[in-house]
Amino acid sequence: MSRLVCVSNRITLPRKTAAPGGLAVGVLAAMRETGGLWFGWSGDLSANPSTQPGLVTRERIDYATIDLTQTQYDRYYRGFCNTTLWPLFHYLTDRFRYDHEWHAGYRDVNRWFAERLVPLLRPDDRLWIHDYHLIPLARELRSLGVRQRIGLFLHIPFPHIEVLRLLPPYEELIRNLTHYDLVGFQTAADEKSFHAGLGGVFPEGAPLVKTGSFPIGIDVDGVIAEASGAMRTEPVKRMIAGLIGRRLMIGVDRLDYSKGLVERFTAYQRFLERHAARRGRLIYLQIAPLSRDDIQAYVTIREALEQATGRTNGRFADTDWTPLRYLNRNFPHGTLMGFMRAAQVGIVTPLRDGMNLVAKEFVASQDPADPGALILSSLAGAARELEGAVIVNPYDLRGVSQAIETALAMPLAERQERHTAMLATLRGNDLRAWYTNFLAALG
Ligand code: GDG
Repeated sequence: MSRLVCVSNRITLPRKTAAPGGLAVGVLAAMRETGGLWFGWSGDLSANPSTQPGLVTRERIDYATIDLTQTQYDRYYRGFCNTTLWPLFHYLTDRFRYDHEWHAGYRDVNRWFAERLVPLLRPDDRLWIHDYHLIPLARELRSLGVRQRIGLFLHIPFPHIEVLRLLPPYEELIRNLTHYDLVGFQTAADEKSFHAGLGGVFPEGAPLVKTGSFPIGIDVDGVIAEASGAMRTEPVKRMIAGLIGRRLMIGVDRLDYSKGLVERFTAYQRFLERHAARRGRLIYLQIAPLSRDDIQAYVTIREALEQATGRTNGRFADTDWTPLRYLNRNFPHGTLMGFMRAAQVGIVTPLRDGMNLVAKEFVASQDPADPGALILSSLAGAARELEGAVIVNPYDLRGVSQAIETALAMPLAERQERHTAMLATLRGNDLRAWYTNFLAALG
């Protein structure tokens, strides 16, 4: 069988504490099964980066990492990737900024990746590129003579053409995608948006680009084992003891404005205003590990959340009850799954999300005999699969507040019925199906 080569912006080397994020889990699962080469940025900056990638091999996976310069990082990563493409692709156009130099930096780093990757390639490799950071990579590789099959999977949404048109070089971005043998999306809606974009850029007939939707899933049995195993561990036992019999609502999100946390905190405050009988009886635990905290928009959102937490607790807390527990700490994955299992409500309300694995993990982590209820944003890719969730529009604060009440009041039989259906869906399309289907389509 041909060797699998995965390329992603950032690589987490084994045994380094993993930064939270859904992409790394998916790539690692695929590579553990097939072995192969994983190429990407080390996460380190260097004044004079070597042209030779650093090489480490663990469990059949060769990790090849390169450093970036501070200027590349500023223009490519902080600028074009995370201040231009990230908000635009999530339809958050008020946060979208564009700078010509950022775009030049984006092209430059993709060229930089290609030049360093080419010497490592073998004739029978298959290349799987991940996410919005590396959209131009296939074109760069082709220009250096690479003829192997190359696929791209976009982990985030693909915006409608009228939104994409806010990006000055949008035509170039679409053209870059035509250099792939396969472009994979999270949902059929994203795939459709791409074809609309293609039609817009090539009105006289678009080149044939093979596409597919490959909704990413989770390792269901892995999460079940993690969640039940964690119930016997100290951190989970301590958290449960701290509830003193109160019910628990949990949210777990990277601290990112796309996750809708400010809106969620406001909706929770509304809930406490309207449902006086629930006061003192429910604790909302929000875990939000910091991410991209050297970008201004992320500093601002963090401040807004700290203020909202203070307002809610200042207004509603009692001497023996804190309504909102807000933590920026990063926990081991298993501990998080244990926290989820201990919760009666999971709340996942992104303003837009490619998929959202936390929603899927919440479902799998539950005790089937007494499962919690999931509140899920209609604007997350996961909502197209998890029909047994209480679906909300994250901008509708009253609706979210009502959904919290609906979830808390849901009878056992209904929770079980919804949980069984959702778990079956998760098993029918798990993490393995995601990479197997993508690689089969790539050929
Ligand atoms: C992108 C897309 C798409 C969270 N906190 C900690 C931690 N996590 C884990 C969660 C989950 C993962 O990180 C987050 O995945 P999501 O899918 O929810 O969100 P993004 O990071 O935005 O991922 C998303 C995904 O890519 C995959 O394609 O679903 O739409 O935006 O697994 O449990 N893990 C650890 N400590 C934490 O504190 N260890």
